[in-house]
Amino acid sequence: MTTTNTSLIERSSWKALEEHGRQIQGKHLRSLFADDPQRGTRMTAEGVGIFLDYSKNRATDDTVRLLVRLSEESGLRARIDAMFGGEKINVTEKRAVLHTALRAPRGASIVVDGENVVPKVHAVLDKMAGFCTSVRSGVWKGHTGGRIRNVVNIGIGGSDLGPVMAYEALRHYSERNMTFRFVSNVDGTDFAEAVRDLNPAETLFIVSSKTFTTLETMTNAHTAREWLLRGLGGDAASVAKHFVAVSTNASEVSKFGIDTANMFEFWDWVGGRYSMESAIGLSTMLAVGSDHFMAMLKGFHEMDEHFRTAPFDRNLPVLMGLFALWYANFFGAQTVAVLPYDQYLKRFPAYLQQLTMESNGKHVTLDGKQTAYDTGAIYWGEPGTNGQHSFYQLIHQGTRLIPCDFIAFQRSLNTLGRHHEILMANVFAQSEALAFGKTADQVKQEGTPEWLVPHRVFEGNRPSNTILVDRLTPETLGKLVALYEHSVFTQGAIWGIDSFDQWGVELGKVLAQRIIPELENSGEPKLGHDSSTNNLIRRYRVRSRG
Ligand code: G6Q
Repeated sequence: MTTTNTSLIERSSWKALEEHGRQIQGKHLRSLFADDPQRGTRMTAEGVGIFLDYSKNRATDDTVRLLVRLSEESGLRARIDAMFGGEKINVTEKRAVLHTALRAPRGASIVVDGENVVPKVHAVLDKMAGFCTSVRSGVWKGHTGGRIRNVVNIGIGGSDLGPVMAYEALRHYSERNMTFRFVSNVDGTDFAEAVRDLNPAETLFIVSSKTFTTLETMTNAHTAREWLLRGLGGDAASVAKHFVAVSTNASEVSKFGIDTANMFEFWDWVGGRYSMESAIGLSTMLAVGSDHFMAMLKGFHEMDEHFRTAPFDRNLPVLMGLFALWYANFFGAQTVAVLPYDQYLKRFPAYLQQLTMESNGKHVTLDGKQTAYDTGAIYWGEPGTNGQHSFYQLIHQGTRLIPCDFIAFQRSLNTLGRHHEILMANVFAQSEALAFGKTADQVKQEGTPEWLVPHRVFEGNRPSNTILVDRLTPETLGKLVALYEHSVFTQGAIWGIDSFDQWGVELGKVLAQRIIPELENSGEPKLGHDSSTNNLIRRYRVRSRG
């Protein structure tokens, strides 16, 4: 039987937060603001060019003090030092967690198992830069002598979501004469649609896979090779000019037929969902060039340094993590909505879903005991203002508490008439409406008939953070991603869980491997599943062969 780990909820700060939480639950943001005129300017924090307004949270200065105390009592400082110092804090996989080394400046020293890893990080970055320059300039030629105009990244999970998000986010900075596509799903439609208008002679595939054994990626990679060979007259030598690999597994890369000279390496101390700035970012660098890529790494590093050194009550990722934990554990909130008011960040919520939920969706603590409290919330979202015309109804007037993160930029990358003012007015209006709502009296005063009044009341008291950044650049993108990475870390450290493993994805993979031959079997396989699964398999077998 699994025992429960209660050490967190027994801490004095936790108990104080429970008591404090009961008081705050009875308060409305209207009165918190009315009683404290400086609140909107004081409850803010700024670091590395990112401004965080956390005043519209259901919290006071005491809340922040108590949450910071909880983080201290939970050993957050030591956990941060352990991560940055290369200790094997991913205990279930016995690995260091060193995505921060991927963005360390040349000349820094970070030692893992007795070796400074920074020089090899920069050696790979240099190799990527050389390759990207040669492809972008047309020096790298396809098998038939033409230049590469299309890049298709094949990967899934951490080897896909970061590259897709970064490409979309940095499209403004991208080489517009090249086409970038991303294939992840094992559904053949994904590959078919990605390549249907591409000329194989001009197409480069990047097979991105840390392990180089992932079923979806390897299936797509083999299909890509067949597609290429079919298109180029079957000459196997063409693979060398049209396939490169990003992996930690050189032997599997060779087995696939990619020369390891065309392999870009990373290491087991880089988790998949923390890898977009490693060689997994090769498609990003091909799109935006190495200078922009290095600027993104600089942004990451600046946020790393802020997280490592800023006092917790002014530390952006710590504050964001503490508020997420506050709502998850003391308000019973199930979800967090991430609402970027920038079209280029349209894939940012999807990216964050993996980062947050694969990291902190855990029900046991580091010592294998059941947590006595809820852990990671469900993250979701869409770019504003589209969400406003869809699910915001539930955030404003539904029965559930949904803390929101609004993300907005001072300056647009596409200045068109009044668009940006209208966009920004919506950000500020939404957080204002969520916090302050509209009372029955206000609704009545507008002449609303009595029967309609309850429908038009906005209770308000819905919390939000507003993150304001100057402009979406490669550098600010790096800062934003690192902000959420370290917020996730803060939460996981306090919950005492392993934010860097992902055992929850294993069982389905194993069962699928068992079922594949049962679907492909031309005879009558003996099925040993439950009655539902057996029936579904039989039904599929009968109907797919008609
Ligand atoms: C991320 C996970 C997972 C992983 C994919 C792809 O943290 O580990 O999403 O990125 O399963 O794995 P490969 O890169 O090994 O193909």
